[in-house]
Amino acid sequence: MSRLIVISNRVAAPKPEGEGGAQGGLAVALSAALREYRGLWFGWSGNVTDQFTGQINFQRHEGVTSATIDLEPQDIDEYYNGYANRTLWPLFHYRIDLAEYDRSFAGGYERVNERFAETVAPLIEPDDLVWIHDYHLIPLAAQLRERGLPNRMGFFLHIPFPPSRLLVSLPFHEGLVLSMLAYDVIGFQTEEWLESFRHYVERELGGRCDPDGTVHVGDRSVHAAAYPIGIDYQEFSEAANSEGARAAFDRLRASATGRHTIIGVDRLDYSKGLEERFLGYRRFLEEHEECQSKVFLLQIAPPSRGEVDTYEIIRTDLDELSGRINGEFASVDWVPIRYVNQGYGREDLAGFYRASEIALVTPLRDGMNLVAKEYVAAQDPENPGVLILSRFAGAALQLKDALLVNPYSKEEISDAIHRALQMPLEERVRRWQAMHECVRDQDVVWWRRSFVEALQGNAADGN
Ligand code: ADQ
Repeated sequence: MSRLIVISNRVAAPKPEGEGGAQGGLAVALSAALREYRGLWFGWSGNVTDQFTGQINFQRHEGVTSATIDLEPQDIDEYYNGYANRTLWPLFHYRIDLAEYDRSFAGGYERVNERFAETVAPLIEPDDLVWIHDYHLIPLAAQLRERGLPNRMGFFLHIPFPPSRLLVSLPFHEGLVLSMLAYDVIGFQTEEWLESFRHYVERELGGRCDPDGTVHVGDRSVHAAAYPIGIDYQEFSEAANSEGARAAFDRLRASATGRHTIIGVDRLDYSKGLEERFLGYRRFLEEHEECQSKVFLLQIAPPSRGEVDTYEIIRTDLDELSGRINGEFASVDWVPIRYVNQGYGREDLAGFYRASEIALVTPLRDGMNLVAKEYVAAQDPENPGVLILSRFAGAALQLKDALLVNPYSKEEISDAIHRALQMPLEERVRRWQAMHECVRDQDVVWWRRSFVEALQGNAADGN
């Protein structure tokens, strides 16, 4: 059996419970795949060294071998904080207003991809399957091919793929997309992002897309399909039934003192639509005075990517906005928004989700969004809560029984909260059952099996 080589920007190091959470679902799923297929997980260690040496640090943990390298400060500035997070991340989330095009960023991105290729290539054996993840490493397969690697290589994009009309604003966009043709399989979260890719290939590269998912450009053929990622349903259900989850549930319910909890859990990122969510909730409080003091919004949002200025700005804006709304509406015994800037472990989160009657998951644009699926998985089947979900999250294509909203519209958010509060038990159960079936059956194990099968040459896609 071929080995599997997983390559991603960061390699998930196992974290002890309580320290910002255990491994995420993706890490668990990929680790399981790596145990099944042997192989290794390669990426950046997260450490910085004065000068790049290419020295590899091997570690073995619970049957999974990881191989990591350190990067130098210029790499972090130009590749990670630069091209990946200031150019591609905003552009791929349709925010060309925030995308920065700096030649040094593009140069750093190429350089680090070359460094990855140079260091990982000697570790790859001829019949290994290579699975590369996300926007940090789009040109990596092309770099590996230049070094003569004949292996089957696959790429999975965790974030949206932008429409051609936006993508063409990226200098040298053609080069970036052409480099994707070095893969054998390209996976997107949804049909919508797949469609954008196919449109770009036909329109900008003069390529051809077959109905079976094969994309042809010149003499290259690639299988491109949608493989919607899921949560680790089994692991999450176990977390939801744990003592820790029960304690978190009791703690939140006790502090709610009979009020309804609306929960939001997000990384602090502009793509998550937090400001718009707060404003939608504010509109709800204004329009439904009778509901004031009967609900509160618990927003959990630990900071991310502190080095990029935009994140500093969001943090300041949200602090100010939540303070303003609380100042405007709070009474001696009620605060409308509890805004918590810290991460929680899976058990705590599961307990909080279950104790919340409503979840507000309203990203402006999101590849998939696993919080929506976790909320569904954590509910009490006899008395489930209501998921309010942005129609611009990849998850909306699967979770059609959520209350779907336009996250830019304060009115739609306000109406959805009101409707959720009034929703009869029978309707809540019906909607939840349909979503639960999807979250349970199309979980992360199903996702990685579908992808790895395609990578092995069986072109089954995720749908
Ligand atoms: P993210 O943008 O990070 O992922 P998401 O899918 O919501 O977004 O996953 C976040 C994960 O982090 C969830 O498992 C969630 O529980 C956890 N998390 C978030 N806030 C937390 C907090 N305060 N405390 C503890 N845990 C927290 C990217 C893409 C998504 C895509 C995923 C997977 O942007 O669209 O779904 O990759 O492909």
